[in-house]
Amino acid sequence: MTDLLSNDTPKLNRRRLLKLGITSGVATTAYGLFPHQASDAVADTALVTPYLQPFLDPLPIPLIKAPAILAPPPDKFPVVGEAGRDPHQRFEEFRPQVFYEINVRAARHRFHMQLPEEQIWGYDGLLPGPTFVGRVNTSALVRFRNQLPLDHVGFGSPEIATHLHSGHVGPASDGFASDYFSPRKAGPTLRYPGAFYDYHYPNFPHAGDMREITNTLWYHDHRDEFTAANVYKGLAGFYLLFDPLDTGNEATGLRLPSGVGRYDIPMLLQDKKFDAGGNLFFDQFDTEGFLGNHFLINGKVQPYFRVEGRKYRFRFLNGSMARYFEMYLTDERDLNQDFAFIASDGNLLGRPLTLKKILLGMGERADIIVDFSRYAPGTVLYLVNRIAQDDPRKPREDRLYPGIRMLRIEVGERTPDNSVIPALLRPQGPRANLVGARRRTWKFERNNGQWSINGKFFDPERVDAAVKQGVSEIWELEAGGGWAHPIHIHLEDFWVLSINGKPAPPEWAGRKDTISLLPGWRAEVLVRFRDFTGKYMMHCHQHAHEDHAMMIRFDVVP
Ligand SMILES: [Cu+2]
Repeated sequence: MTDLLSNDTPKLNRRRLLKLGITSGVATTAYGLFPHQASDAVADTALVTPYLQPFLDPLPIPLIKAPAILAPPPDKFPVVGEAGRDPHQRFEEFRPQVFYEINVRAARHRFHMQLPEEQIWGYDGLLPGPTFVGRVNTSALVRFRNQLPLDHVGFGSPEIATHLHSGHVGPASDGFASDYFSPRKAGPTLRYPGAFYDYHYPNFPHAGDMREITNTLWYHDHRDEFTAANVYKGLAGFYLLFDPLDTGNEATGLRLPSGVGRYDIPMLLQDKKFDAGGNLFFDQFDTEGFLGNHFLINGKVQPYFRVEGRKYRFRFLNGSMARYFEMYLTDERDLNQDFAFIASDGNLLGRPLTLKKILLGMGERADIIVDFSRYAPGTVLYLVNRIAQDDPRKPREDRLYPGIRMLRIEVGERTPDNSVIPALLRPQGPRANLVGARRRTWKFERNNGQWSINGKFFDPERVDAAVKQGVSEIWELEAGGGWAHPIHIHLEDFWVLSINGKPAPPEWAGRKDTISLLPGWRAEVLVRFRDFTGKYMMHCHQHAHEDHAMMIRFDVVP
């Protein structure tokens, strides 16, 4: 693991480059051309990577979701027209104060100006979906109205379940994989007929402790067996929370760079595969997952972004199916620049770390602050992915040079800046008492071409662990076989106690909700589920693994 987190030296030599076919003229100018594709091209001309000129499109900034008045008004129990669901837990206590309605629908989208328009599925028809901006201790309710085409052609399922990743919510609002609902009222064969489903997001800190707040969350589809397809098709967006420290205002609290979409920029990092005709490719029958041949931020291949000469907060989210990212900030000579790392999986650390790179497995987030006032106006910088990966199995240990320039940043004139990079961020809550904690072991393995946990495949009706509410447990997570598995635990964040018997690296010292295990790794994490009871999931966040069927159900019991 130390290799993966500390290797700072690009090692890709010329022989390797030749072997991968990326020394050709086209390839060296097309950072989007990933080595994997060059060899694919020989085998399958239908999958030749289309050349796309980088940095033509501006970085898309997701819209901010506006509140709405809902009719009929939502309730603890399903209302008229709503899909069947369990009642919302603690609804009276956390009565919703703000309401939203999202239309989940098909739409046209262009991934790059040289690509044809494509049909996507998006929250409000957008990719990424609109950004929710909420406040801690202000309870929200989101009505997801399913307007997807029932008789669609191509990949994906129009039956959806929405998961708020890192959400601290009751089981009826967690997007449990089999609690999906169809686009419109249909026959009795559909398990949850109905046109919409109300999700209750109380937005309170874990156990009411203001040290246990998550600020960068995301929402995405979690439909049993179709999560990979539906997220790939566009169903993902950001959900941000502010609080008395991370206030969203540069004049108050920690004074972090603020203004969502202005100086506080969510960045959905993904790869996608396009065929020679520039059409989006997806293989519904691929249980291993696959890598894309182009790299996108917020739904555009290699965009550019003009910044002012001041501080910005970037919120990275790895929303890919199988692609790891290790993000660097570089200048035009490919020299790595410093940035401040402030939050892991949306949780502010005790104090910022100065880093030159940050590793992100699927589902993981990293919030960083970059001070562009350090650069002369006119300077060009890049966000670069340097991790080498040519197989959905796992990233390689070497690094690409110069790597994949995913975003070109053009630094403008200096502008007033009230924000700071504070010396201290959020006081860290006490870890649970380890003495007497119950241990469970979870082994993630390949099994007959599918994916299992402790030798079993996901069954929504089978309870794999009954966890007592409020009691600490140590979960040992083990990645067997030759595959990497980023493991995500729902409902509450965890502390990483150890990786392969050693302490967690400083980047992982705070609370997390996803941990990226490389082949053979064993991690111990401390979990405790305090605020709700009922059914939740733990799973691999490699979506193809999760769909086939590397997922467990755990029930929190009183
Ligand atoms: Cu996996």
